[in-house]
Amino acid sequence: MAGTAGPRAAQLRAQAAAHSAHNYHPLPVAIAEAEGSWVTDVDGTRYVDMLAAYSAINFGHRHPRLVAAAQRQLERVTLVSRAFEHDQFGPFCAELAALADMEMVLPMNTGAEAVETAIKTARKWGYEVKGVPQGEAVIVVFDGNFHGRTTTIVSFSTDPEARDGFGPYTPGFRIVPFGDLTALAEALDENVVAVLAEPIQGEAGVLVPPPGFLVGVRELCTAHGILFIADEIQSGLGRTGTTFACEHDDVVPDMYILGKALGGGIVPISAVVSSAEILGVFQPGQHGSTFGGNPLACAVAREVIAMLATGEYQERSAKLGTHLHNRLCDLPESEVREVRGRGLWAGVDFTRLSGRKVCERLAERRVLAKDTHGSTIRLAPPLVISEDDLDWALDQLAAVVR
Ligand code: IF1
Repeated sequence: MAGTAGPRAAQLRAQAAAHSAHNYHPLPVAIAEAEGSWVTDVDGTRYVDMLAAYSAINFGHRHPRLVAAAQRQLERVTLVSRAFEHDQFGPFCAELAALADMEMVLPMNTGAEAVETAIKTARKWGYEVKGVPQGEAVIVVFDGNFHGRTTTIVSFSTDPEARDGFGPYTPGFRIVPFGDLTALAEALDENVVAVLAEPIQGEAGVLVPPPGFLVGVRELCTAHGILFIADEIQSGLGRTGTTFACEHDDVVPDMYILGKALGGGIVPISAVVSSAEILGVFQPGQHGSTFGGNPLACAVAREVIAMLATGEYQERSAKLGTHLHNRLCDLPESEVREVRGRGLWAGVDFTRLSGRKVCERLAERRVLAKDTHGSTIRLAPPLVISEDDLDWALDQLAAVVR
């Protein structure tokens, strides 16, 4: 079997099995260290990381600039709560707003918290600005969506594994087929306050919508005076070859939801980024979070924003992404049904092998990846991966598939 075998790994596995809830079934690879695109397990075996913590490690493990930013801030102040101001907060908000060409930011910690914040923002905006009757707001979402795991978010999931058994469910959501503009138009009535979409659906298997879909969503939202909310928690911050995935379609949403790589893989930070008119609906005391916008997270995120400002990581993702997709398309058609994605992000459907089996065999060859559903794996290496390491990882995939 793949992965970390020694006595130390067995002890770690037993501890986790006895003392942690079994809400994951991890591959048996017990990681002890990591740098750049590589991780090292407790036996000293090195693996290339083709998952990058679901795109939270865009800049590679422990990027020196990000570690330095964290260390500098650790020597100064790490948490004050939002009861007071601090010297990283204003600059973080201004710099993130500038990166997104928006006006205002509401920082949180996890992606799900930012999605919940976006939902609350859209509802409050709907009642106070659009004039929807209190309690009647509807948000349209798409089947195959993944936006997090809170009870409200799973209320509008179409994945039984994520949703079943967690009722009663939050009302006020309408689900339409992903990519279907006709169905979307039919779903828009006067109580709809927002459309929430991943520009590319991650968990669903890196599903790129049909050409024109995002433009159509934008046009319908503009025509109906409703908010287009883009969940770019996974697709954003360089992953698809641009700063935001929406850019591929020249679409600007009313609101971005960001997370994962915003914290550089060091500290959780997420955010809703939008206009003053929209985020201006919040008055003091109406929303918050103990750790939201803390000095340590803001300091690291400011370095992430500075790294993205040059465009070099986006260009790398685009250039190496083309190479990634070309090589994936060269895999035998008898074994690979479809390859999808953009930039350094791909979903690969296999005809015969399960995604889990492919990942187990990849781990035996010292490549880490993760299956999504059934016969699909997703590949999302750090954007800093060298072409040689990418090729070596893809050589292992070709060998597994042969
Ligand atoms: C798990 C999936 C990926 C996300 C989008 C919000 C969130 C996520 C587009 C919530 C989080 C993570 C969660 C993690 C696995 C991973 C995942 F498989 F769950 F769906 F990437 F595809 N919007 N995605 O992708 O952000 O609260 O987790 O910070 O739950 O196992 P979070």
